[in-house]
Amino acid sequence: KILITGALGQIGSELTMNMRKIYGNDNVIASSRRRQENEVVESGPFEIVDVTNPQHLVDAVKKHKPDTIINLAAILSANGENNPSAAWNINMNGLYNILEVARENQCAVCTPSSIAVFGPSTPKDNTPQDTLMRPTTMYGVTKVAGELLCDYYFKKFNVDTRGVRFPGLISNVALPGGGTTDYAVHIYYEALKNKKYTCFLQKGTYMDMMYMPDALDAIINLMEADPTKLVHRNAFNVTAMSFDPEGIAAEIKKHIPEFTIDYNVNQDIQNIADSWPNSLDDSEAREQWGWNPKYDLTAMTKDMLDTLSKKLNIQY
Ligand code: VAH
Repeated sequence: KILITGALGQIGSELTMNMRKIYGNDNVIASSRRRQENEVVESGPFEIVDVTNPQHLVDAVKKHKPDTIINLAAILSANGENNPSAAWNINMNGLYNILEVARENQCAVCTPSSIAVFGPSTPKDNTPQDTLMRPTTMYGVTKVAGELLCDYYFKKFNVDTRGVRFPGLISNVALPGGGTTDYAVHIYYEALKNKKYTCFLQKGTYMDMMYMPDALDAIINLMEADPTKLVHRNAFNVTAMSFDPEGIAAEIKKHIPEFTIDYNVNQDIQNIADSWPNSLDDSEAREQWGWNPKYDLTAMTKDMLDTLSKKLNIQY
């Protein structure tokens, strides 16, 4: 059985439904700080869990006895700069509570990390698995500390902790929650609705990105990987593509020729993006557990526009 926290967020919404198809509805318990009326809540077990409340976690684990906890409850980079204490509280105290309940109940734990662990002093191109990590955002600080805490619980208490450093994630189900890479989701919605998009990052801002179906595969394949093959634990570089706003705009134009992009840079968010790598080296994940993404920018753009045009009922 699998307990997913933050199950109503950008990753959680799709991961819960995907895992219920694979492992069975009753074996995937979704949880979130508050209930919403949607398919995640209605298609299987749901619990109200605020990860900063240890009792919520103890109650949910005692009731459902999961063997794995996937912790997706987090405040992302841009929101985290507006509320650093909330980011520390949810990302760190929440993770600590998850690891403690996992230690006491023999649960494996997967908490996604992020390319946000890297900072201005990290090599920017083909960023290695093992390298300097001095992030300049509170979100990045919580992700580096989170990786170290998860490795500590693995080494000290033998808790089976595993994680991936996600790049920007693009999805067509739930919107992203306040991240630096969110532009790469909003641009598709705006392209269909208005045939134009005003980007808050400047052209030439390259960041690693990944389509959500590949992100879900990464979590599932890592958690099912043979532990004897894992040299690293928290967390693996994974990526599928790297592009800048001009690159994704050009791909959209192949489908919507009249689409235009213009720029109104948000310097605070630009500063975050500028502190992150341009491209990652994910060869360790490929070697140790067979990471192999399926979607590149061309395939993602076609699937995003096809799916969103049906969802929004807008022809293109
Ligand atoms: C963010 N989408 O922008 C998240 C992610 C690498 C980006 O961590 O904060």
